[in-house]
Amino acid sequence: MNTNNTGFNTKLIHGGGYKDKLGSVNVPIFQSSTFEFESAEEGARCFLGESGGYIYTRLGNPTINVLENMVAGLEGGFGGIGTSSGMGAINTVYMALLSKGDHIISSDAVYGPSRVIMEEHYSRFGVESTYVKTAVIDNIKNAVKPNTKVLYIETPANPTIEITDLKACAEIAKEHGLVQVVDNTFSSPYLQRPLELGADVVLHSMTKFINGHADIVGGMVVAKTEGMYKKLRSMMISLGCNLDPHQSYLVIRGLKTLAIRIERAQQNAQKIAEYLEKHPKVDWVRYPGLRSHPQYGLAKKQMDGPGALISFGLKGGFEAGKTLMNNVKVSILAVSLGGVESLIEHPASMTHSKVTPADKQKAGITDGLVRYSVGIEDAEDLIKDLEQALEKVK
Ligand code: LCS
Repeated sequence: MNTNNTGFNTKLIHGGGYKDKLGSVNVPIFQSSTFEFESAEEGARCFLGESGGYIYTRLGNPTINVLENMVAGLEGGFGGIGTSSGMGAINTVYMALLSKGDHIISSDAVYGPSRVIMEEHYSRFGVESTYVKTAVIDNIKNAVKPNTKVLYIETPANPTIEITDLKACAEIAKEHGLVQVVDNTFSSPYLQRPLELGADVVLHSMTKFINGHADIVGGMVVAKTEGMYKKLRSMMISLGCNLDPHQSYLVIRGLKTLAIRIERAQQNAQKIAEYLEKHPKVDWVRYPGLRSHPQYGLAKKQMDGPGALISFGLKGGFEAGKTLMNNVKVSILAVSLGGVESLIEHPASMTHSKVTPADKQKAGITDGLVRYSVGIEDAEDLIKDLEQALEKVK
């Protein structure tokens, strides 16, 4: 069915626009690397872009396309480009939008490798980058240079849960002719739709909430306009970082329950954040659903819910955090996030370990910060689990 004018939940179930000729209710896995042409003439037409026919899976595949259409529909963009991972999505965007001599401004708290690859590798090709606390809008204004081309925002940021005002960013991007890119991994389109707030490109690590079951690695880029979509798709094809059909099938299956998974996970997260905030051994808690979050008001305005990620620090610092992580039994000590299971990790030594100590300090990724991705278990069990682990903390 056409879901252009339906609500979000109907889009989750019926988006994608695929109608199976044999009546299969689920999208089949078109596990084929290549597609037969009806004639030499038809093959030539396919390559000229005059026929919608499939050619080769790196260029496009029916199962992958359904997922691309689903996510693009949810984000409100022209089209989606599936990638092999979130980093595949990020590199597709960086490579397509930045050339030698160009400059990118980015949030200083971003997923570690998003920054490290820019500073270690894109710099080798003459791309300049500046990392600032984008939660303070003037920092972005002050960082704009004549060669700035891209404004890259992660909000809420990994792992500080800092929130950046996307509408304000869009105004700066418009004024200076920048492409505004938003990593929407932490919210998913269920809670935040950056394209509606003025961004040009949205990307995801689908490994997280979009899929939600910790069983695939994948990414997605969504472009607002046809021109941007074509530019980004062409780069993904050249880089060869495409999704695969089987992975896409699993993500389509996971995506259908995005709304109910997030609703439940964020109900749990709210209870846990409130519990942690009152605990005598906890120094601070950062969660957009708490009034103590510095951008509580902005979160309420910009997002449709506070999400399922909590950062917190214990009064006993890193040693205390280690004891906590080593003693949880229901939550799992593992990186990644956004799945049905609760995961706990230590960004400074794990996901953000390659960011220099000075940059980590500046970005607020302190040694004592513990990141907790809340799943859909019973909140009471998660709290009891934290309680018994916190009892062991000195
Ligand atoms: N963007 C964000 C916000 C992320 O959190 C991650 C991965 C990526 C992009 C990259 O996606 P991937 O290539 O892994 O699909 N974040 C991770 C994390 O916090 N723990 O493990 C991976």
